[in-house]
Order: sequence, then C-alpha cells, then structure tokens
Amino acid sequence: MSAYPKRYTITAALPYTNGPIHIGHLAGVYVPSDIYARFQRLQGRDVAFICGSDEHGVAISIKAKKEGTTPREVIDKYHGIIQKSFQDFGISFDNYSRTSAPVHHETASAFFRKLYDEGKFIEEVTEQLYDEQAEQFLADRFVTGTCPVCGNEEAYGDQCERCGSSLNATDLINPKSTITGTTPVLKSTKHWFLPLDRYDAFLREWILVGHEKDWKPNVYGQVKSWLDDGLKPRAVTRDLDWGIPVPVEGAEGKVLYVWFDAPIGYISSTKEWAQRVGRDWEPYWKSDDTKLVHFIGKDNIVFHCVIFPAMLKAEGSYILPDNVPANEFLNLEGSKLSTSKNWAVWLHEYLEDFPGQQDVLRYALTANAPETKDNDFTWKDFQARNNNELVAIFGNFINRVVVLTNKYYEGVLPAPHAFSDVDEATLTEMRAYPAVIASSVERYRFREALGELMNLARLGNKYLADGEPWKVIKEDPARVQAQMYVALQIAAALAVLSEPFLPFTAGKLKNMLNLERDLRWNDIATQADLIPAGHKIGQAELLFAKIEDETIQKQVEKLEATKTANAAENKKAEPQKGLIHYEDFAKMDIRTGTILEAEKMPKANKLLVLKVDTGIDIRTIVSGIAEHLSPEEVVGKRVTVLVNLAPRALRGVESQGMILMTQNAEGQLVFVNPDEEGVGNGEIIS
Ligand code: B3M
Ligand code: ZN
Repeated sequence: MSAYPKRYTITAALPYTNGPIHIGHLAGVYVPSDIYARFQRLQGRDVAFICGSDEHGVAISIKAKKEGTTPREVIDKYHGIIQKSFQDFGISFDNYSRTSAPVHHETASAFFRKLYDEGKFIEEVTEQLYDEQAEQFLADRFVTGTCPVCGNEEAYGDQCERCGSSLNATDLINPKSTITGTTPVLKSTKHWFLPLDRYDAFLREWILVGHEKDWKPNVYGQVKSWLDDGLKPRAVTRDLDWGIPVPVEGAEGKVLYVWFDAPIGYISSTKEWAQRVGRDWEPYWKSDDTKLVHFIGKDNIVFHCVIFPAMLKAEGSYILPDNVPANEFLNLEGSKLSTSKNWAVWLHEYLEDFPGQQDVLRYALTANAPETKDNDFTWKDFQARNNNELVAIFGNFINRVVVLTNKYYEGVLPAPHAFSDVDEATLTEMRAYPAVIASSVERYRFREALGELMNLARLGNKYLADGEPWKVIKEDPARVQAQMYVALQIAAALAVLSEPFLPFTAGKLKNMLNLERDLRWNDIATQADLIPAGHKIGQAELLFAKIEDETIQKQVEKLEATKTANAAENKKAEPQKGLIHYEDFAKMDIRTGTILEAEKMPKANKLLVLKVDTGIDIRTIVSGIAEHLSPEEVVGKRVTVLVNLAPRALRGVESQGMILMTQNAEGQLVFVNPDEEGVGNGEIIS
C-alpha cells in the first residue's frame, strides 16, 4: 500500500477579475501555494496545482458599471492581465482556467442540479432588498449600511469588513443601494437555500475534532466561532443578470450565488487540465488517497471550511480538504491594501519596474508573510531583504565559490585529498537541510522554511569566511581543494533546495554550476557527490543586484501620489450653497492677472501684500496665503482676480480685490488651476 497521499490537489483562491493581482494576494495565497506545489513536485509526487479567474459576482458588475463597460469586457481585460502576471512571476499552476468557461458552467450547473434533484435545497420565497429606481434586486455587495454588530457605517450586505461579522443584507441598519443611493424596499423573490444547519454535526466532527491539531489556529478559531454562532440556511441563488443561470424551471433572471459556483471552479479547472494532459480528473477530487489543500486568504475561510465542504458533503462523491492553511492580511506601508483605492503594489507593475527580480519579491513576501497575523510590507524592508540577505549572504557565497573555483582550477572541481573535521561537520550539517526545510513546508510554515534555506547559505558563507581559502591557497593548495569541494556541494544543495522559494535563482544557479537537471530533493541528504570531482562549472554571474535608495524612493513617491489623489477624491465636498441667479453672477468682474511683487505683511503671519497686474491696472491686493505660499513662490504666478470687490483696509493696507484660491488634498492653499496636482473635485474656490 503506497504511503498516503498518492496525489496532491492543490488549489489557490480564484482571483476576482475586477482588478489586477497585488502583493497582498501574492503573500496571502499565490506565493505560499506555489512554494508548496513546487516542493511536492520536487519530492516526485503527483501534483495538480489548480487555479483560475473568478468571473461572476457583483464585484464584476460593479466594476463594469464604474468603468462604463460590460462584465464580459471587464473579465476579459483582467483575466488576461492576471494570467500573464502569474506566468511572468513564476506561479507554476498546472492549469489556470476561468469560471466563464463552458466547462465550468456545465460543471457548476450539474452540481447544483444534482443537489436540487436530491432535495438537498430548501426552496423559499423571501423578502429581499430591491432598488425600485434601478429596477433590480440588490445582491449583498450592492447594499451598504450600518453594521448591527459594530456600527461600521460602510458594512456590506454579506460581510462587515471591520468586525468580520457575516451579515444578511436585511440586517443592515439604514441600508442604501450602491447603484442609485436610494433606500431599497423589501420585495418577495424565490431562492434556493443550502441548509448549513443540517451539516453542523458533520462539520464539528470533521473540523473541531478531526483537525484541532493540524489546522492553523487562525483558521480553526474562525470556523469554531462560526459553528458556535449557529449555522443558518444560506441562499445559493441570486437575482442578478451576470452569472451562471439557475438550471431549474421558474428561475428566469436568477443566477448561482458566486460563492456557490466559484469553489466548483477548482473542479472544472481540474477537469480542463486532466483533459489536456490525458488524465482522469476524478481521482484528484474523489479518491481518499488524494490530499486536497486549499490556499486562501482569511476572508475566504468560511466559504472554504464551511460552505464548500457542506456542498461537497451534500453531493456525496467528493473528498474534503485535508488542510486550508489560510494566511492573514498583508498591509502596505501601514495601510490596508485596497484595489478600489489603488493602494497597492500591482504585480504587473512590479514586473515592469523590477525586470528579472521576481525572486526578490517572492523572498520579501515569504520572509514577511502574514502567516499567523497581519503583517506590513514596506519598500525599505524590501530593499533590506534584498541587500542584506539575498545579496550579502546567498549571492555573496555563490559568487565567491564560483569565482574561486574558476580562478584556481579553471572551473574544474578537483578531487579532495582529505577532509578535516570542519569539512565533515559542515557536510553533515548540509545533509540535514532537506529534512529540516521539508518539515516546515509540510506544516505550511514557509517563513520558517525560507529561514532554514538561508541558514544553509549562511553555513556556506561561514565555512569560507572561517577557512579563508584565498589565504590558504599560498601555503596549502591541497587544503583548498577540499574547501572548494565542500563549498561547491553546498552551492549545489542551494540550487535544489531553493527552487520552491526562488525558482528563477535556482535555474540560474543550476546553469552556473552546470548541474545535471535530475538532482532531487533528498539527494542532498543521501548522495555523496552532488558535484563530483572533475565536473566543470560555468562562469560567475551575479544572482542578485543591490537595490539603491533612489529605486525605492521612486516607489515610495508613487504611493505618496496615490495617497494624495485618494485624499482629494475621498474628501467629502461641502454641500452646495443656496441657488443664485445669473444676474447675481453677472455682478462679479473676474479677470486674469499676474503677481508682480510680493512681501510679507509685518506682524501678520497669514498675510502677503501683493502687487498684481490685472490688465486694467497694477494694484495692491492683500491675501491670506502667507502660511501656505512664500513671496518667492507667488511672484510671476498667473492668477484669477475678483477685481470689483469693494476695497478693504487690512492692517492699514488697502486691498483692492481678491485673488481666487482653493485647496489641495492636504488642505494646502493653491491658486485656482483645475489641473493643480492633488486638487480633487468639490473644492471651494474663495
Ligand atoms: N474570488 C477571492 C476573494 O474573495 C475569491 C476567491 C474564490 S475561491 C473559490 O477575493
Ligand atoms: Zn461590524
């Protein structure tokens, strides 16, 4: 009987095609799942690493409305961007499908129909929120209102992101439609519900008893509180025009709830893959000797640990996930990542700004992964990880080994005469790393595993620093042959053991060492000569380049600009003043002008005394801008002037008119110029 598991089905959460991939998605889901899949393949195991675009759901419809396009255009745009950025970043899916594909519509419809025919749903007419102006029922994400649990005024119909409570839209206090802003009304509509409460005992036994020891505490805890709160029937259909039509009579205008159809997307993507590679898909989802692992972010725990398993249980022929190692959230420079606020480091932009440096980001995101608590990504840390760890430890060690082997032996590894105790101890320590790293990976502790990989690089660095072959070579060349032999074994070990974490680096290193492709993970522990004497290695090339301050500064400034733009956009504009008539407006005489001279008003820190050429004359105007603009900054500026404002004496100086000003997102007074950086809509001109 072969050891369990015979095969691995590894899934990564299907990204919504309402925007590109950012570092939060990578840190939470895609880098850890890729490490795990690559590692299992290196063990020689049968792996199906599955993902695809999640293309239904109101997030897509909202995006289409926002961009004035159709859901189909939105999903085609972002499916393409996402799929290409995953490929370019080395996320090694065996298949990346999409839930708009026919295979998924067929699979999800059949899944629903089976449960329907077997009476697993409750059919119920309920009161749902309906937007009379838009003439449509409101899905959860189309309703915002006050969370009844924590008072958050921006809670959505299905979930409150502040307190994590799962809500029904009708729970919201003072609900508003996000489509028209109107208050929705309740209207009857028929839907089909999955009676989650009937799976309470099964879920308690399977998870709270069966996985108390091996599921991450953050996942186990969230599931337990869900079960303790009491499961309720959950609607698995919606009144929407975008999604998979409900495959039963009398369901016109209704689609499958996106969280019913999306997880089935893992199954349809596996089918698509199996057909392409000539495999049978069923064992990957139905055989008890398959290990099914879902990689997700913490906001998807309930869907992957409660709802989808209940669906699989109801259907009856599927296996259940062995583990769901959800990560917490990654923040960016101290603030929550946000697609809608463009507060993110987008993967496709990173790949443009840092060509060939995929592994630096993989490294930084793994070393800093939010595995047990939310964590923060900063560009400073990114630079430090690269310069102080990848360059200074990993890259430095490899460079020394390859340069010295080429310098002393023209790249041909000499046969060592004898090993010292230090050599033996170092080789023994090296041979322990495959098991050490494997143990961390198998427990989904990728930060820890990466730390161990770097310890192997440190071992190599220390071995050379202590042995100083560049000094010993003069008086004991035989000793140096042994030293370079040992150092090259460690370099070969790094080439193999780094592949799950730093696949691009591993490839470069294998080429540099002319390493045969078939070195396997455990060969590092068992094989005497990873690189045999007589083997010729290639020339040295830098594995990692130092990242300079100005490179990082550019990224920080890019984020600062986003923050400014957001602040401007997010500022609530003052309500409009009472209406005036044209005759009122016509009384104002507004001209263009130029500031010729400027000086501070003595003993008045807010006032500048200006000499302004209004085209009619040159006049004095006193302006309260001294705390925002210096005299030097304003001379020569073109301005808008209200010239027929009655003269006023200010601190003894007669001011003959007013220069129109507004303010930017930081509240900085600026001259009226709609293109002025950071001036949002709705700013008052005064
Ligand atoms: N599309 C990702 C999210 O909630 C969601 C995952 C589906 S996995 C079946 O951002
Ligand atoms: Zn709340």
